Amino acid sequence: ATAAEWQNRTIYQLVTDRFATPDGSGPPCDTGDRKYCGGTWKGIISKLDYIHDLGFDAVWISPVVANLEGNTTDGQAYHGYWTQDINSLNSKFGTADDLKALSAALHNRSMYLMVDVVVNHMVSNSDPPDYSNFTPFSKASNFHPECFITDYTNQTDVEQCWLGDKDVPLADLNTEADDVVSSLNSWIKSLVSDYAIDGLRIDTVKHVRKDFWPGFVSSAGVFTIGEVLHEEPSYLAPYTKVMDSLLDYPAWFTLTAAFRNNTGNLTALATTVWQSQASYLSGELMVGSFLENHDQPRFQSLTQDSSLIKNAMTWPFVQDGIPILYYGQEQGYTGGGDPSNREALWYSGYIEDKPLVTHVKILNEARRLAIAANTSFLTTAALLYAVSESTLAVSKPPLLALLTNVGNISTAATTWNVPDAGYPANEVLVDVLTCNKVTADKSGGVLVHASSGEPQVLLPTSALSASGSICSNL
Ligand code: ABC
Ligand code: CA
Repeated sequence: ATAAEWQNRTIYQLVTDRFATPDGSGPPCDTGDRKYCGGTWKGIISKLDYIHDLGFDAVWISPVVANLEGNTTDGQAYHGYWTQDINSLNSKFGTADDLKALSAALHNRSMYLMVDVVVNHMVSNSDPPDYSNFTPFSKASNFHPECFITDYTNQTDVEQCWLGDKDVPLADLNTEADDVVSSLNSWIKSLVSDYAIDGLRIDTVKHVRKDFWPGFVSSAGVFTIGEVLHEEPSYLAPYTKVMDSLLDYPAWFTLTAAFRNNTGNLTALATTVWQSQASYLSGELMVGSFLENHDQPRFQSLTQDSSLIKNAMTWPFVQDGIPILYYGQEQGYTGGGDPSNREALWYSGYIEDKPLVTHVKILNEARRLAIAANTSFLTTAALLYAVSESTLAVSKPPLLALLTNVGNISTAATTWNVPDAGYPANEVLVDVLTCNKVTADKSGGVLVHASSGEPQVLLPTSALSASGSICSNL
């Protein structure tokens, strides 16, 4: 599928080994062990209704190719990022038929499959690596000479030295060599077509020269979203020209800092967005927006304040880009950094009758209604108003989101004053999170006072009537 076909979707990110087992069993899974726990592609198929019920229409799964086997000082390759053979699948997750069946089961529900892919490195548990273990890159000359990245400000080192360490070196492919480039390009073309993949999440993008990417992306022929782990929009900006989309890491840094406690700074989040809107090829419209992923501490390990959590979770769904939710957030998982943030979802029982599950369902529905109500929703940049350290209003007509980080212990009044909200005079709006009504003033502006610390997501009642689901008894 193309970038345009992905733009109106929302993505559920999962780690295959940790999402679901094929027989519905719940084997023990201690994240600290860093071992395979038993999740498979068949397991994912068995829980597609759960993901669909949450309102997602795309699933990003962890890498699928054959990985380093056995143990290392960093555990096993359950996450899938330790490639040894790009031409085979990881048998721990199932067979080729299982992966095809997952793709087909998604397509039957009109959902998309996104697969995570790694081209920067192959991984070994010895130093120097035994290159003959790698397929098809079985010679030392297929790799950059060994040197571990120590200086992240030196872009040549970032691109040509190695991630990992001497215990588990991430041998850095020589992506300057024509034969390596053409092998990777023909591999990705086959992978996408063999498994009817709709989109790719590309790993370690900043570790490969920028001008490698256009050829790879065009060989893939589907939507691509890249990981450039960096805080600065100015660092990401050039990468927005070489692939469809990037994970919105700069906004993730300011988003988590803004909402982790009531002294965070929402102005800093707004500033990141303004910088990104000004410098990315399509502004913020094509970023993948997220609050959690498998590399970072879960948000609920930073705070247990239910209002802060709901505000932060709202952000990815009400801004310009494509919303991404990392599995387990909806179940209130609280794991810290890698490996604690890769909990088995079977411990949750996949319960749908929970506050954050409901929150996610409403946010997905609200976004869908806003897209349906305004044909320009996806192509019009959000306007940020009422910006202070503790309040922020995100206007993407017909949707207006009111966010705050005062938290649920606050008794302080919060005010959002949005005279330029742009609604028709006296338009009746509803906060879809509570079904409370708010009326726009005679110039279409919105002034809201609250004291609870909760976020509000406003839509005109006219945008709701078609839905029959959220706040339909109004
Ligand atoms: C393993 C163990 C861990 C152990 C670690 C050292 O080794 O499991 O317990 O702590 C995979 C696995 C990991 C595994 C690694 C290495 O492989 O998932 O469990 O960790 O063996 C991607 C994936 C990630 C994956 C890989 C490798 C890459 O999302 O899951 O990891 O295929 C770098 C890369 C980034 C990569 C990330 C893990 O490492 O750039 O692509 N993610 C700075 C650097 C970043 C760097 C980051 C590492 O440190 O700039 O480039 O990311 O933590 C901000 C700065 C940032 C700074 C951050 C930390 O602070 O602005 O620049 O990032 O203020
Ligand atoms: Ca590299």
